[in-house]
Amino acid sequence: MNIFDHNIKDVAKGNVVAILGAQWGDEGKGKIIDILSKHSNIICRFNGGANAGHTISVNDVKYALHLLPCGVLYNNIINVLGNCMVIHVKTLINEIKKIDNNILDRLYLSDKAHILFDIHQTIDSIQESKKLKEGKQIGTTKKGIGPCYSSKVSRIGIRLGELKNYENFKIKYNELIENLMDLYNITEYNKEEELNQFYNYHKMLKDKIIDVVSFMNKNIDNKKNILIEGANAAMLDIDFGTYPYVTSSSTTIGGIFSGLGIHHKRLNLVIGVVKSYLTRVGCGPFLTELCNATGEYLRKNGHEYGTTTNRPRRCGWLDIPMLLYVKCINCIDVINLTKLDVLSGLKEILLCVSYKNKITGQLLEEGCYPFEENAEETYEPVYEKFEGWEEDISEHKSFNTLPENAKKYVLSIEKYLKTPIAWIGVGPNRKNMITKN
Ligand code: 2SA
Ligand code: GDP
Ligand code: MG
Repeated sequence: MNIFDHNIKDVAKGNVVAILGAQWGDEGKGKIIDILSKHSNIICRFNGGANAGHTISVNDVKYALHLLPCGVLYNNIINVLGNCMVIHVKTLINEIKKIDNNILDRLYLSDKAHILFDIHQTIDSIQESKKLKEGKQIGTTKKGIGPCYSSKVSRIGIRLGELKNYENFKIKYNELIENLMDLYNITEYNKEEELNQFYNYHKMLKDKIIDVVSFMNKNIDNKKNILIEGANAAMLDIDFGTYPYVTSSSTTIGGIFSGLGIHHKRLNLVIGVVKSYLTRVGCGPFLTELCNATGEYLRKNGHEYGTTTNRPRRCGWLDIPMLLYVKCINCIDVINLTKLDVLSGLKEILLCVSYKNKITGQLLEEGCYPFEENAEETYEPVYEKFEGWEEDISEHKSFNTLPENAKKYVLSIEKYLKTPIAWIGVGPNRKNMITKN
């Protein structure tokens, strides 16, 4: 599909479109998802849980979404939570209540998604404290994501489908909690209170829990406009990311197929979301990190603080080798470059175009990324320098009117990635998006 032959409305029409983060998350996926949602019939999450944080600004009102897909802000869209998700039901209900109770009428949950209980959050905190003492902290959101996926792969987890029959659910719940309390030496846990809450959730959700595989495939057959929303991002993928400093789900393209039960031929377009610089929240390697005034400038100007935990995000220069690696995995057709406005006011902008082995002087092969432990001791970024621009660009509506230096920077990214940049974010609001062609 050549998206330059279409306007945004047509991008959605009869298509299955995926939007995936190409870095370490917080690229600004929420905004493009929100813009495209307007023309979609169904919007789906396939991975992760309430660790994700999408911020959408509408007329300067900020909405932070953690479990609900970004389509919920439009009242005619069906929202789906897929089966590779881990769902903390209380968080979901609270999020619904905060925005609009009627969302429940337009929400479906996979019977195969796993339930994330409070005990998973407790275990997350226990594990992080233990790792901190050993100097091996991951810097998780402590939302229980890893422990819930552990229950799933250990085959002791409880799926949402079980909640349809409350009596059976109770038996499985007691088994799981006792098992986990024993494993992690947890001596106190209020099972009764949680079980009572789940009785209410059972009544509220039993008709909303469905077979998402047949739902999705029927709707694709019927040419509905479907938007698939990735949570977190490629470099946090359990397999392809900077392991062990990753989340516990498949955040890349394969996660879509296992998380919604559709196959790859169903997918028409993959939009990769790329921030104009790079951020990471939590621990782990970051070879282009700026631990100086420029990093502070990016954090302040870009409001780089966690949407879920409010933690300051680490900031650095854009990393082309990372994006080429991610492009290979995700088959990115087109890019939404975000937060270009945040770079305004910098005298000089650096772009990491390659990695050089400090010992041999050799450049890393294109498509590869330096994943080895302590990679920063072996590899150094090779930078290309760009002159910055002073002007505030947030009100610009066209690529052509942007400052020449901003255009040069964008065109270079496009050239290195050999992938078209279709949209450029120049501010947090829905309206601050340039369509480039
Ligand atoms: P977890 O909680 O087990 O998934 O954490 C494992 C790693 O994944 C990172 N992670 C994230 N990175 C960026 N953004 C995320 N969402 C929130 C946001 C984060 C926040 O939108 O700002 O508020 O802090 C997110 N979720 C997980 C995490 O930092 C660990 O490195
Ligand atoms: P996500 O997890 O990828 O959805 O991103 P987050 O919501 O965690 O973080 C992105 C933040 O950047 C949000 O506060 C957005 O409102 C904001 N944002 C998105 N696009 C732009 C942009 O082009 N410019 C600016 N200045 N802010 C943006
Ligand atoms: Mg986020």
